[in-house]
Amino acid sequence: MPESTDMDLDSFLENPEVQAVTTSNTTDLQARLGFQPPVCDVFNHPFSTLKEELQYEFHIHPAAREQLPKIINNKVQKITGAEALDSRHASDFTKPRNIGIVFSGGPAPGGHNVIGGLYDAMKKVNPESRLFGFILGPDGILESDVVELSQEIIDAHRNLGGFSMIKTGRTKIDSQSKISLARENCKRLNLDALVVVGGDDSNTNAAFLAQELYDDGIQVIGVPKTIDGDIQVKDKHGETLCAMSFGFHTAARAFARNISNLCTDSSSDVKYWHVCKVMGRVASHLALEVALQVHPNLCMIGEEMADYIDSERIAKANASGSIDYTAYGMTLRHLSRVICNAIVRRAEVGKNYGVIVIPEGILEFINEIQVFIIKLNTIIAEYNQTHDTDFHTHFVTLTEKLDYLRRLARFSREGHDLFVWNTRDDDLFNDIPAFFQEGLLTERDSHGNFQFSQVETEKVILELVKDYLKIRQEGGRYKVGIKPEWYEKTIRRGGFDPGALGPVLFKNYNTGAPFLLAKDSLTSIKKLNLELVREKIIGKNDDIPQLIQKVFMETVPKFKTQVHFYGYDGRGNDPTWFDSTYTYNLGRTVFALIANRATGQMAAIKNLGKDFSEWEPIGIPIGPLMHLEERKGKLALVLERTVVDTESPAFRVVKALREKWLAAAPGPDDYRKPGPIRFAGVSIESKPLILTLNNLGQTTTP
Ligand code: FBP
Repeated sequence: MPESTDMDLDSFLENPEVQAVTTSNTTDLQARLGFQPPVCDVFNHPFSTLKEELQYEFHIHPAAREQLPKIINNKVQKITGAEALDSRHASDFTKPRNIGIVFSGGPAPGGHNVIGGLYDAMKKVNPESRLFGFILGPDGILESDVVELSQEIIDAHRNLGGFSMIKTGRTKIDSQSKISLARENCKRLNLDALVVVGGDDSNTNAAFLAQELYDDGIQVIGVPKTIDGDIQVKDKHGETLCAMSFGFHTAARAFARNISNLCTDSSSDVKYWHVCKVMGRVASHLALEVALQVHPNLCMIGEEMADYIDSERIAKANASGSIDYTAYGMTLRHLSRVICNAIVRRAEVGKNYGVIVIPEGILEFINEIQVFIIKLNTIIAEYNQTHDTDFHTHFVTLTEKLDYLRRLARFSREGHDLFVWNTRDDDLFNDIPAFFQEGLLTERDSHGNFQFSQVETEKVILELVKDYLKIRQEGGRYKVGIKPEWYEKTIRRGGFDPGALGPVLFKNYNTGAPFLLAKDSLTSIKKLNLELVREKIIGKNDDIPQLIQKVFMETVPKFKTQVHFYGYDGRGNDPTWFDSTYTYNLGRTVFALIANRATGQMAAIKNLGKDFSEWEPIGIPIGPLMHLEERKGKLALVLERTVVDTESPAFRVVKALREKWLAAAPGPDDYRKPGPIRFAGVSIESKPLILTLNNLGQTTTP
């Protein structure tokens, strides 16, 4: 065999077999690019029309009525297929159009297929129509950075994750000057319609643009995107119109796949607790779906914590004739106790390992933190509005920021102003660790939102968990249970009588318990020594025999953790069959809405929880979905996000199975393997389990 140094690298690299190994154009990629998602039946017709569905009604906020008068009376529109249209309608439907599209906010798998679906529909109706992609999000609209999307560009991105085709950004078109610029640039491109693919803030943008560009005849259509899954729409009677934003299924499947591998690893080397933070800036839908897919030992759901009521505290307060407001909602300390209890209970049955899932936005559901976030949002926004420099440029170090807060607290104490930050806030804030203070003071995003992904939430929680476990360990209330057979075998090897030594070491010896628990008093080797001397097992000056020491050490828990963050990886993942098909049909829906002159509508597919044959493309009016919310310290009209409904069938299933998944009992864990992500073939994993359960909950409840 020739030495590798003799190899002619250039000709080796040109070898077709080597090229097959090194090419980025893999067969898997080609299969993905070539996948043609099925279309809903209505799109098998040459034309479509819109039918107003008046049975769906909304509670409309007066501010939305006032600020969005031109689109607020829009109705839900059902898309129906048509073989022919009257000649006026047909010529309008088929006229050549210029359509602009923009991605806005974080990437979500399937975005490229929205473009693909729109492009295919548009070109089929009129090959003269042109599609323009704005580069890097709304900045592309403001800076007129635009590219005409060709068949070639689109074909190179079909069924692929991320938003790499035209990139994305988080700029908001939220001032009159930006709207004027957007109008000018859309007009310069001679756009008939603008499509905004985004989350709550971006669809809010879409609604305002629809209102503002109405008289210019430029239609604006939104598309519900976000892996967080918090764009869901129900009408006022609880009828689900949009069960899930796109990208959610793929991201959840990607996280779940990795976390299920951790479950396998964790139960193999049995020494780590894996703490997995999963994205979801506010709502815990992703954590809930991951829990259903994986069955982790513990999964915290923020929305449940917000609903928590501490009845013991309430009873205590009642007895003393007072009201304890801290009894409503969970505190950080309480959260750490819930986690500790789970850890301690598993340790007692010999399982000193496990997997915990926490949602990225969990802190927003904790009373004291939520108050800090709101107050600091206001302080930062007010500072930025009233000064030439922004808060984070002016106060660079944590010490500078804390000094500023202290000054505000002093002002408020001196009665200068009724200010949002008082001495009590300042004292409480100074009690939390510096890295967390820094996290709470991080720069807000362009919408003024707190950026949860920048804060090491899991670290905050773990510090508290570690502190509390230490207290429990010192009090003898955190022990690893050991199997009686192992104990007896080991101790006999040392020449001791297990029956005589058992009651000295264990509090439940000879009770038939499947795991032996060391006595609470045995919290250290020193205490073990004293006990053995007292029970005359060893003499005062003897060392503890090695095998007794070995047994004892087995009962002492070591809390070792590995921390993981799942988020960006899921956003870049190639879409599942569900997301590929959902988004391709969303693209087709967008075109049907545009070709039928809709504006201020969000494209959606009804019945996502049901079989594909029942999917129904619709347009949902965005205006009626808006409400007032705090943004940059002020109330602003924005699209309402949907958080986890703790009454939903999916949540109730998780709650009911929680104890089983904790598996704090002898026997194996109940981990579930969701398997690899596919874009073909039908299985129970073919759509979000949340949707399947909620759908079953609706159809099976009498
Ligand atoms: P969108 O709401 O824009 O879809 O973004 C969601 C998200 O993925 C969150 O889950 C996460 O907190 C955030 O984006 C991270 O943002 P960034 O990409 O700016 O770090």
